[in-house]
Amino acid sequence: MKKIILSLALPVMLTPGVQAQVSLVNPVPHSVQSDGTLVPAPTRWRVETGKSLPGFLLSAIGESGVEQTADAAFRLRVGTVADKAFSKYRKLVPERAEGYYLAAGAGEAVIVGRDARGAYYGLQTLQQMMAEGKLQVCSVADYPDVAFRGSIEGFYGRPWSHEHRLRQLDFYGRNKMNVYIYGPKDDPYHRAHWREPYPADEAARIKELNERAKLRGVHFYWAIHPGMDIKWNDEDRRHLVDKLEKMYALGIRSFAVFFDDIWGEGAKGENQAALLNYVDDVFVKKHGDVAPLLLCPTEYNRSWSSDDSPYLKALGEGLHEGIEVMWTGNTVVHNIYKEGMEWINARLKRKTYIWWNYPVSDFVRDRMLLGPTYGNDLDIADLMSGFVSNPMQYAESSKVSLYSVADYTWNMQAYDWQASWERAVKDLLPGEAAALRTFATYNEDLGPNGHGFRRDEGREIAECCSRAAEGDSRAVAEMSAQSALLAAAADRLLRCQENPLLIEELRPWLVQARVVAEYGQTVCAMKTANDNGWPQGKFLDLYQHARDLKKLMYDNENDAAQLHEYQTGTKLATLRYLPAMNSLFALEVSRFNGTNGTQLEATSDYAPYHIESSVPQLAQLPIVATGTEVKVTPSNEVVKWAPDSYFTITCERPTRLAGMDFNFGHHGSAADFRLEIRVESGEWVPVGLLHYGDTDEVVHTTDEISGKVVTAIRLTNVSGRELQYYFRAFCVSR
Ligand code: 14T
Repeated sequence: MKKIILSLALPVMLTPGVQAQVSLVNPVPHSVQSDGTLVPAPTRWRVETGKSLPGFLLSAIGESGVEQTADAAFRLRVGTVADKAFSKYRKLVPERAEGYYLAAGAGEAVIVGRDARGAYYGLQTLQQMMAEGKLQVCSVADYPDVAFRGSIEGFYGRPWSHEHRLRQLDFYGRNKMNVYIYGPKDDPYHRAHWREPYPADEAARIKELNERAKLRGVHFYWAIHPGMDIKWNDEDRRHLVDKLEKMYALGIRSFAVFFDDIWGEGAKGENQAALLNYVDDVFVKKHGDVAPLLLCPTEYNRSWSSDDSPYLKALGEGLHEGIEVMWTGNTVVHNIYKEGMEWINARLKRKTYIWWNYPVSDFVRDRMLLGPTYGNDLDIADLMSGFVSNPMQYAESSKVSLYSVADYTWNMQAYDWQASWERAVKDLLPGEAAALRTFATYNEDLGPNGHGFRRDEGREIAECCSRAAEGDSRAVAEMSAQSALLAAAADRLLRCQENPLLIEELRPWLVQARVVAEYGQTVCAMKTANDNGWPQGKFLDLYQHARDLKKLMYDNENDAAQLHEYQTGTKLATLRYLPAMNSLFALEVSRFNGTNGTQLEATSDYAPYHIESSVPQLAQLPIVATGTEVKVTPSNEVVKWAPDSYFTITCERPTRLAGMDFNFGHHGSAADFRLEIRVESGEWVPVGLLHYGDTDEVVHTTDEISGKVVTAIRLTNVSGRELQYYFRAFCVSR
């Protein structure tokens, strides 16, 4: 039999029509040898295991879905290099932690791990290859490029549910990710009330998560975030260790301490390093079975640091060897580049542990991020100690990216983001993969945002969009068909039963997709009406319908009430599709106006409020108008107001005010600002500001605002100094 060595950067060559079973495997293995022969996958097997195998591996074999019987014709052997019975395979097993060798063929498969997790991963590969009832005769030698791979539940917003977390851990095991860091910003026992122990029921759930993680070969890290109010004294050191001890008692053996998004006392590098070293001494080393500590620093990205940052120096020089430090790259939300890795590693004097802020969407809450996972350098595996992704508050939907994060971190050089994404979509929803794929191509970009992180949404229809925008007939016909496909995909997904948790997350965007698609189809029909000289009334019907759909779209984009908690609305298709359809709308309306002497408004947009600000962090914040309120989406971070900086909301149409208030998280902030309203004459009129009572953080206006008709509202920092305040709420009622 001729053997083909399949270097995995190359396409797998097989007879056309034959399903390549190894191509089902995620992450892409490092080395596969096969001639492509397929044999039926066993439905029963007799299992022989080495003596070294821990319980989680035995139970994984038990749960594989293949019946174990002593008389089965197929023999499965699983062991590690530590087992004598497997010693003849030792040379074939990569000399890398978590590596494995797998040979499979008619009648037999053997899996030998460098360690237990390696053997577990060999089993995952075998199971994935058997997923379609066939097994490819092959041998695989495989290992991870990055030692720690997985996710950090580290977003602001509604934490994942217990059920979602359990499903995530199963998913990580299948995709060979070995880390889950528990650090949801809005779990009070993680951050706001870090000193307090979990109530019994919540503690029990965390314990169960840790148990499940162990079954899936996942290191469950529990993170604590004490920096908002920590005092650098013995009492708080004790509080911290006491809390960690409580978590230890639940079975947790991996811990992280986070100091992100804080300022003031908590942000001192020397103190943080001293605290971590203390915990290392009195807790980690004392127990002896606890993983090295993981720290998320306050300067966690390059844009918040400097070449000679004393803070990073304090950590680099002060932290015990072995303590890991997290890093988000050149900015908070950024792809990871080699030069940046070298920069930070030199300062921290260790290989940095990457916290990648994608697909997290807590700063663009109206977005669902389902696009391909791309942009990180492919030659940096050796420069990092770990790589975890901060996902969306939508756990199932985040699996599109997490699948590819698993792929990227396992075998970086071979990583093909497009191919990985195609497999991810199929893996998530096999029965409706085509519909999910179509829908996902409209849910990729983040839109304008304070972090400037964008995705190339709609690349497959890019050319068609630009031609359609100029009225090209063929392109418009194609856009009409694409719109119909988007509507069809949304409808299929809305009635899909395959993964109800996923569809529940996607539902608001699916509903919006139907409106978007119908708008596109209607605009394309306006061209048909003009081209064919249809009666005026028919064009006018389409015109009005397009405008009505825009209004509906606007309501979906902005009506938080009908959506999930913590969510401001739903946007999609904004990078290419909608701009193209909007231009086509304008074009066809002008054409119609030209031939009919009408004066129809050529813009279909409906966005009556806008922000203008000299504070970069505020300039990009989404603004949401619902029935009687206009709200600015809160910012999670501390906003820096330079002296004299301003924040203005302009109103496209004069708006009658009922009142307004805002909350910058600080009693006394009223005195630092001047509020003005612009009345219809164009004159700016000052409005008084005050707090109610001695502790009130909310800033209220004195009553002269109610009933005033305004075209803009402006807030200016008149304190004469830089202000650092939260931006918790900003609400205008009308
Ligand atoms: F610790 C970090 F590495 C980190 O990224 N912290 C937060 C994280 O919890 C959040 O999910 C992420 C994306 O919003 O960004 C960090 O928090 C920020 C940082 C900002 F600059 C939130 C808003 C910001 F404007």
